Amino acid sequence: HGLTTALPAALERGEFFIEYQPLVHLGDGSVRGAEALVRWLHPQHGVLGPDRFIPLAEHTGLIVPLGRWVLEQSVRQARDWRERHGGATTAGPLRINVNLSPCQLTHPGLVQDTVDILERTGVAPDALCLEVTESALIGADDDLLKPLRRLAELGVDIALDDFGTGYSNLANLRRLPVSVLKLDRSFTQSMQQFPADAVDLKIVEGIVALAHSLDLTVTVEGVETGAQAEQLRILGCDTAQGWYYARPGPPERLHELALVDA
Ligand code: G
Ligand code: G
Ligand code: MN
Ligand code: NA
Repeated sequence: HGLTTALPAALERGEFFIEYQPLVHLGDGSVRGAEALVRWLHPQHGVLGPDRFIPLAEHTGLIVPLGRWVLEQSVRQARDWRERHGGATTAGPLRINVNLSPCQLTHPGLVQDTVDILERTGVAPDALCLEVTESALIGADDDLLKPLRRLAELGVDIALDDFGTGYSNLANLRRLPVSVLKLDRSFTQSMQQFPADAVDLKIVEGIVALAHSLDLTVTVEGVETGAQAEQLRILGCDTAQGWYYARPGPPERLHELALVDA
C-alpha cells in the first residue's frame, strides 16, 4: 500500500499536523481544554484524516514514534496556551487530551516517554489527559493496566473514549485507572429529537450517576445543537465537545475561543 510505505518519510518531513477541538464546560460554557486530532498533509492527496492512516501506522508500528510526536506537540501547545493566558481564564489553565492507540499501551516506553515530555516542557501532569478507547481496555489484564496506573499516580488523567460502544461491565470501571468517561457520540445523536428517546435518557442518566459515584467526570462527544447540549447538561454531564461549539481547528483558534470567555 502506497500510503503505508510513505508514512515514515512523512513523519521525517513534517507532513503531519494537529488540529484541536475545544472541550467546553456544560455548566458555564467556558473552554477547559482541547482534544488533539492528528492529520496528514499528503503532498498528492491533500489533507488525510486519522481514519485513513492511523490503522496503517498501527499495523507497521509507526504509531509509536508518531504517537510520541503527537504527544510532544500537544503538550508544547498546552504550555503555550498556559503561558499566553496565565491565570486569565476563569476556568483555570487549559488542558490537553491526546488519543492513545492500543499498541502504544503495550509499548514499554510509554510511561518514560510521557514523563520525559512533561519534564522537557515543564508542563504539570494534571494538564494532560490520555484517551484510551473502551474496546482497548475490555478484558485488560494487569500488565496492560500497569502503565496507565503509573501515569494516573503521576497525576495524568486517563479517559475512557467512545464509552458505551463496547461491552464492558459497568462494575468493571472500578478496576480501571480512569478519571473521565467520554460518552460515545451515538448517545448525543439520540438526543436529536425532542423529547429524546426515553430509554436513552435513562441510560445516560444511569451512566452519569454511576460515573459520579465513582468520582469520574463525564464528557459528551458529538454535540451539534444547543438542544442536545441543554439536554445533556440537565442529565448531569460535565463537559462537551462537538461542532456546536467548534470543529477541530488550528491552535490559534482555541486561543481565541478561550479568550472570549476569559
Ligand atoms: O476528528 P477525527 O476524524 O480526526 O478523528 C477520528 C479518530 O481518529 C478519532 O476517533 C480519534 O480517536 C482518532 N485519532 C485522532 N488523532 C489521533 C492520534 O493522535 N492518535 C490516535 N491513536 N488516534 C487519533
Ligand atoms: O477520539 P474520537 O473518536 O472521539 O474523535 C472525535 C471524532 O469525532 C473526530 O473524528 C471528530 O472530527 C469527530 N467529531 C467531533 N465533533 C463532532 C460532531 O459534533 N459531530 C460529528 N458527527 N462528529 C464530530
Ligand atoms: Mn478521542
Ligand atoms: Na471518541
